[in-house]
Amino acid sequence: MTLGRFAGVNAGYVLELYERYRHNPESVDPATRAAFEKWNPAELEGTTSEPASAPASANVRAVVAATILADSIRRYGHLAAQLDPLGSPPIGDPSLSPETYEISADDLKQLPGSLVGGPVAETSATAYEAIEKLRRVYCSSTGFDYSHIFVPEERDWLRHAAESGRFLPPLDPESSDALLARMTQVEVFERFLQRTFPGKTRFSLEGLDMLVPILDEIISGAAETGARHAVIGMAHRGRLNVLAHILEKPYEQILAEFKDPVVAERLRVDLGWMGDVKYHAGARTSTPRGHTFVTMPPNPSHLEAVNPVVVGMARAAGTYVDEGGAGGFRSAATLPVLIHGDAAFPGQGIVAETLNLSRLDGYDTGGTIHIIANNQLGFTATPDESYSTSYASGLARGFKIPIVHVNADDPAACLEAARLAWEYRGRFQRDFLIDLVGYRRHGHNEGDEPAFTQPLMYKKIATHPTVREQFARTLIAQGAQTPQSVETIVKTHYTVLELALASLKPEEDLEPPVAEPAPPGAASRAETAVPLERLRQINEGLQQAPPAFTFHKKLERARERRKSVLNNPDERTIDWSTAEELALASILADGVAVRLTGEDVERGTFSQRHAVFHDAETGARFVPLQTFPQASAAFEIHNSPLSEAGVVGFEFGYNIQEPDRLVIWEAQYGDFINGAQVIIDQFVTSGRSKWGLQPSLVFLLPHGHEGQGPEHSSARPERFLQSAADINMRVMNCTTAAQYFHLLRRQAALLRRDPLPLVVLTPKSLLRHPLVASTPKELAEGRFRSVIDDSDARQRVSSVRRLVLCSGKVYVDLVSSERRQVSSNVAICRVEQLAPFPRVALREVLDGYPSLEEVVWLQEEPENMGAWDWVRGQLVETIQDQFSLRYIGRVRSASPSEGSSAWHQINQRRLVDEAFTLDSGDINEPTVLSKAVQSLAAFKR
Ligand SMILES: Cc1ncc(C[n+]2csc(CCOP(=O)(O)OP(=O)(O)O)c2C)c(N)n1
Repeated sequence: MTLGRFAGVNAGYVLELYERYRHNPESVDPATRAAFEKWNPAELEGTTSEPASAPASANVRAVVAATILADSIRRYGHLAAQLDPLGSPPIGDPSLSPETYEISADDLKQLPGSLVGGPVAETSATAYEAIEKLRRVYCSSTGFDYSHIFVPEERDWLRHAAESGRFLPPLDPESSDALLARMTQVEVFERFLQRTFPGKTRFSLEGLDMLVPILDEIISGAAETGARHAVIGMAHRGRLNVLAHILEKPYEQILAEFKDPVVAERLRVDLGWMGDVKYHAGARTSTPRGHTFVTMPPNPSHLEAVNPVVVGMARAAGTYVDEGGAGGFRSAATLPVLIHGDAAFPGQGIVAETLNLSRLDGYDTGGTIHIIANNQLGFTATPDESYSTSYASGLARGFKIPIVHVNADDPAACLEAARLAWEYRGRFQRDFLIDLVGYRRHGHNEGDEPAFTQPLMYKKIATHPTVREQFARTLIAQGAQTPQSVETIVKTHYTVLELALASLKPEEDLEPPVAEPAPPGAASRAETAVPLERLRQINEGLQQAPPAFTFHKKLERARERRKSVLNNPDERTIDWSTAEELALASILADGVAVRLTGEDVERGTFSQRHAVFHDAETGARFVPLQTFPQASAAFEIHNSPLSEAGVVGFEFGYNIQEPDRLVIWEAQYGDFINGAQVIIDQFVTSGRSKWGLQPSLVFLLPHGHEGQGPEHSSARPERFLQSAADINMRVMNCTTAAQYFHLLRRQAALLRRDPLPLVVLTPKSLLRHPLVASTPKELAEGRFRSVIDDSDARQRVSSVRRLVLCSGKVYVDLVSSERRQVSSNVAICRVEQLAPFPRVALREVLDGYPSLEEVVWLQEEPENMGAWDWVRGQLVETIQDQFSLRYIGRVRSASPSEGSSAWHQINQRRLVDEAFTLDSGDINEPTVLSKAVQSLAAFKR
């Protein structure tokens, strides 16, 4: 044989080794050196055009083969690791076998251990011994999967950590006893619930029991390294066990939830607080472990949706904002841990979105520890049906996350993986993943029959001893325990649970998480005006650029104009973006930190914001909201990655963790919010009712029909309004810069007193429109108005027969119409706040028109979209039978708007014409023009 056997990758390796030797013979070990002294590299097939001249020395072959074998074990050893506790054989790989390289055990015994390198070499006389040790490290019950890590320092560290075994737990008598006790507690908890509440859903952890000791190890590690907060996110599987034993949720509470007593006054169904099932509840430890508090946010059934929420919480917990500037983040202060399902991790896109946040400036948490609770099934689906990657964890490879696959029946290996995870995270501030491979003792839930679909697997499971039983047997064999002592531990844990059950008073022990309602009127009383003098000082501060900063020419002109924007209190100089900047600056000056994110928010989708300037010569950044002297809290602004679900989930988490900060997310166009629909439905709009959370996240959603087609017209307000209930959010569609100013300031003022998510439909073309602009005086006086009456019509109230109610941009279309001037019998009132519906304010407006006959709701959205479905019911109750009620707007449609700009104009014009035409039909009767549009559409079909 020639060394041609090692062509390709292996040849490269040999040549590299040879080059090293040529350069400095001392740089390779003596055996390799001796071999190379006699070797001709031209023997490598394909590496030279010269024919192979001399046969290779057997010694060289063996050296190279041994080196490659060791390298293969390090890279691919995980393929031969026994990961499945149920005994299915690993797939293996030919590269792990010496025969592949045509060397024998004897050959290896002739070579020195040093050839293999690493810690195993230090204690091995021969290469054979060292390779056997490598096999024990890489091919036993742990699969170290880190060859995809590109940073050499990290790879070397991981390699050394694995091969030195320095993170293997000592498992001395004391720690073994403690571990056995913990495993018993975990197992008995599930068995007790099964016995006491047979068939009741609890999504038992059994088969992955080591999850709890793994979390113990990770949290102690975090505590040791000074973390103040550990935030754990997980779905249903094993959640009750983790709540009980990691979050220290009292057994009484959990048992009371199983009893499920009806305590109506506690649930406050009258206020819309409906609660949630027990395996979605969150918790927080009341006392810290060391300095570390552990939190688990509640989560919905939607698997993995909690991922970005947890990461956002961890980011917020580690972010300090107490002074002006950009704030800062301390990764050691906080630790996110995410527990995933083996089917959900590869299947749900939000996992990839969250992983993608991990190394981005505004989102980095200093590393998340991921654990896949891998029971080898997803409901009834097998791995073959669930993922296209080799392992459930495959996605993590692309993000260069080290992966450790570990057999859940090997306690020491599990604890080693946990220790490796937190040590690596602490050292490199990067994500780490443990693929904990176990099984599921019962069906998907406890009422489910798994043998219908997995008969063979469940035959094995039926006779498979639990990890506690196996560990106890080992300890008994070692003489460290006796069967009686093991039984006593079991009994002790049963007794604790039995006592808790015996003394249970379910009605009292049940503590549904409800948020107290805000004091009435908190929102309407909030003071939001800022004296003109203060605004001028702040504005001046915002104009102070760093010395010698070169602005882009166009921006420089705009900045010049900004300097005088507050000079004349009565001039309409404040456009939307100026109002926004002054609102944010005044909020920061009041000591409330602000975080603003979204796609391209630094500049603004419509080039309107310019919160970050880039020096035209040097590219240096200048962020006025971070440098103005009056700021007493930090301003964070980040262009987000191109994600909706992931980033909205993240901001939601950030917001609930640090509710005193104003957190704002802006959509590129409002439409894209539907990419985050799961987060909106499952967390934002229902989180208070289900879990007593009090989010106050702000959504800026560009909205309005401007002829751009179905995809850039609507932020789908109907979706928010459909889930609007008295206590869950505010939805706004305001029409002036001053209204926006007061709205943002009011939100900041209400963060403590009356927090609610705020949805603002924001303008696009109107950002710079003179009719939207406000005067400085309007910022310096007054407050947000939920309804704005028609000030022109106040002079002619008795001639008004029709009141047109509208919201947002269409108002500008109406008042810009030439018919407005000649329609004295029509008044136009803006409903700036859609939810909660401002009935009282509207009633006052209605009462101001003595000759009123008809109320019209006018919108530019199709009839089945926009606010109509929501306001119709509200209006019917507000106006009773006093006036007739009519709808003007686009006809029902499957998409939000027409694709043609010309059709848009026709439809828009029709709306405006109809608003001023008093004699057309009844509420449900399509108007002449809309009928024409419909018949044209039918004709086209
Ligand atoms: C987004 C979403 N789709 C579907 C479901 C229904 N569902 C609940 S559990 C489950 C299987 C999950 O399997 P896996 O991720 O392996 O976790 P396991 O239940 O095995 O612990 C499915 C499909 C869900 N809860 N969420």
